Amino acid sequence: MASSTANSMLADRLRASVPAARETLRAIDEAHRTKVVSQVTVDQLFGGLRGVKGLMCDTSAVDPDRGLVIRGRPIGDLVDALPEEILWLLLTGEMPSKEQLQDLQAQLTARSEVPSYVWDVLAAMPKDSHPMVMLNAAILLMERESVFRKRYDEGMKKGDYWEPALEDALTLIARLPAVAAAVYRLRFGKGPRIASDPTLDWGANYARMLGLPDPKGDFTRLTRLYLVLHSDHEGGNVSAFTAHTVASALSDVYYALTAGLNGLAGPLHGLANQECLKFVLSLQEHFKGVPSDENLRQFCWDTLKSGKVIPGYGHAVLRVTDPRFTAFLNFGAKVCPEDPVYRFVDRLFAIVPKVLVEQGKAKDPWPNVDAGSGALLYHFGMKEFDYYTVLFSVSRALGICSQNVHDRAYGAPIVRPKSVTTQELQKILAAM
Ligand code: HAX
Repeated sequence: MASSTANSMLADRLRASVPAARETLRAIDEAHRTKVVSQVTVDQLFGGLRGVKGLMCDTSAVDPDRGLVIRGRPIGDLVDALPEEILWLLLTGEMPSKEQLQDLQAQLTARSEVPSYVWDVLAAMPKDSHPMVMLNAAILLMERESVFRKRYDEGMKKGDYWEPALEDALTLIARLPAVAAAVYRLRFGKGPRIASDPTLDWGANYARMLGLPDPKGDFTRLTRLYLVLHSDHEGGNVSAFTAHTVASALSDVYYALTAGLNGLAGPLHGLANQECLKFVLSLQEHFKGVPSDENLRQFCWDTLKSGKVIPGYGHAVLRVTDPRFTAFLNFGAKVCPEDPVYRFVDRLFAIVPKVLVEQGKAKDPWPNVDAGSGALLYHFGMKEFDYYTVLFSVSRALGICSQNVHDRAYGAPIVRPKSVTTQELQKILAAM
């Protein structure tokens, strides 16, 4: 069993702030119970509830014109932070002090050993399993170690839920890099697992265990950046919302995270990063050289005319270039400006938005986070794009687990919106 959070600085910090946050929510509820925050139009009912404000989430917000803001800090200001610092920020609303960061890192290191049954099951899985299936299977297997479930079965009080939720979150996060790296090495025949190095930070350790050549440390820097940029995207995206819904039934975070990551595995969500790289490589393959801008434009039009989307472009909320895309583009400009795949990404940025605007369908013609990340991973030798969503998952676990701790701390109830039948809807509309 992993070490307890009871004496950790993070738990102390949360113990100090949770009562006041609970009181704020209680007071809002008491004073404004019947006020209307959002309404649902028929268009929204048919359109995936786009824009309906029906969820609480304090870890981060996505502003259509500014992009991701984590606890008040735009993501563009956080690109040099460590993922562990972001975890602290997501949970507490502040960046950790040096001492707090070290304490959190020590907590993660102490919990990082992956049980051997995980390795046994991964090794026994069919060789063509998708890496996301392998990752999720490994996470679900470890559910048997949930402290939340154990304490719940023992009858813990509702007010105490968040502490074992934090315990589970830290254990799960601590183990993810080793599990995810093992999935990579096993699934793609990269040789035996690489042992973790307890002297390294969480992101650097993950980069090391993946085992890609990294003579200048640039891949390690990219891994940390990747883990920071994908860490959270407020509460309404498919993975966060799904995880929140599952956890609202008081399923522990192992169940909730895998549920969310199953959504992340979809091509319109996290799998888009592998689709993006496929798209860029198909360009390279198609033109067998350097195409003109007009050639690229035509290729994009052909893609749209064949009924496909242009991966990496568009967003359900954003209406500007995703600042996370900009961060990746800037990283590429520094470390591999001449890389041919990176060059395609850069050139498409100048072409695709114009094509999408001309087509007039996408509400957001700008690149999202997935448009550029794959090209950088490819540059560093991670050419197995089926794996990219696993990296995304390791990062997004920071946000989903943090949201889970908040949900338990603030007493989030079971999610149960009401559905209507077509007949009921017709009746409602006829009466208007
Ligand atoms: N290429 C072609 N058409 C696009 C498009 C794109 N990149 N983005 C949107 N559209 C189309 C939609 O398919 C939709 O067409 P229909 O009316 O025929 O159904 C229309 O434009 C309106 O869509 P929207 O309201 O602008 O966008 P949605 O909120 O419905 O969808 C998506 C948002 C991200 C799913 C969408 O933009 C898309 O499919 N993009 C490509 C896939 C992608 O990059 N996904 C990753 C998103 C980031 C993420 O979540 N990562 O995890």
